[in-house]
Amino acid sequence: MVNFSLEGKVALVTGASYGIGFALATAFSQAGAKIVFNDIKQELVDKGLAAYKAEGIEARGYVCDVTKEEQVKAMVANIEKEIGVIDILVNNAGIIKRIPMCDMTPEQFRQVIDVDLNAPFIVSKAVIPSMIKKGHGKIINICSMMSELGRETVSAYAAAKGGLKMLTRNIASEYGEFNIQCNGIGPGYIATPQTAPLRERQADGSRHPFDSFIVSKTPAARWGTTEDLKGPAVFLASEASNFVNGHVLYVDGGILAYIGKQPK
Ligand code: NAP
Ligand code: GCO
Repeated sequence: MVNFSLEGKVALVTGASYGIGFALATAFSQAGAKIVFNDIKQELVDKGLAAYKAEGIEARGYVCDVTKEEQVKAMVANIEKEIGVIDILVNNAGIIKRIPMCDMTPEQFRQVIDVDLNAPFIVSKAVIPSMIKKGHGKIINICSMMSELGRETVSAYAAAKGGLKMLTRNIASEYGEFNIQCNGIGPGYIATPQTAPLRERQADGSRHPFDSFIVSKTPAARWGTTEDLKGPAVFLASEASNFVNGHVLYVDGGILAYIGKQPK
């Protein structure tokens, strides 16, 4: 019997008060996991706790900026003391700044790299020692279409997500012998607050040009939803994927396979 269950596992999903992280955490809970999440502000953690409760999930929330190693180490220590060793880590927290590269300041570039690449390194480094002691662990890094493709105005984000793909492969290479599997999920274009600016209706009520562009680039001819990501995430978090390591699973409706629909 293939084991997709997460019964008895402790899952930490970073930046999971809402959006993709929240959806993945609810899926993990439905598969039996205990849910722990963090966000950068107490009011967002409180909002997240209420949202989980509304789904019937008794989650635990911590205020933690994932770019700050001391905060991350303290959070992981508290989780291990109060709940248990983290079996599943999803490095989900992320930001994007859509600015033409030559208009971007080094500080703005660094901020994106800090959250989207340095933080997965920091949080993974904090949880791996206990995973080694426990004899197993799952790390899932939330990559992106921009782990493979570039586009205007997202240079820092693409650099970070491309690096995150290689960090995923390196963690898989370095810690696979300890029964730790590290994989990525590469969502396509998903309807969340992060992509809301790309879907805003125009003044005349028409669709945002980028919205129409993405629909034409996606064989599924639609934006993804967070629901589309739940099954792939449970698979990568479960024992069913114990021989999958260093892989980025693209959940993109076929964007990466498709040249795009010819404009009418
Ligand atoms: P989102 O709606 O913007 O949520 C991002 C979450 O990360 C928020 O809860 C945010 O908290 C948190 N966060 C940001 N910086 C943080 C920090 N320093 N410490 C702790 N938490 C922090 O984004 P999303 O659309 O759900 O995306 C989640 C992940 O999927 C990101 O890594 C994103 O790059 C990736 N992704 C998204 C898409 C998409 O189409 N939406 C596609 C591919 C990949 P605050 O609200 O406090 O900032
Ligand atoms: C953008 C979007 C994308 C998505 C996602 C695609 O501005 O192009 O925000 O970057 O967030 O990463 O996979």
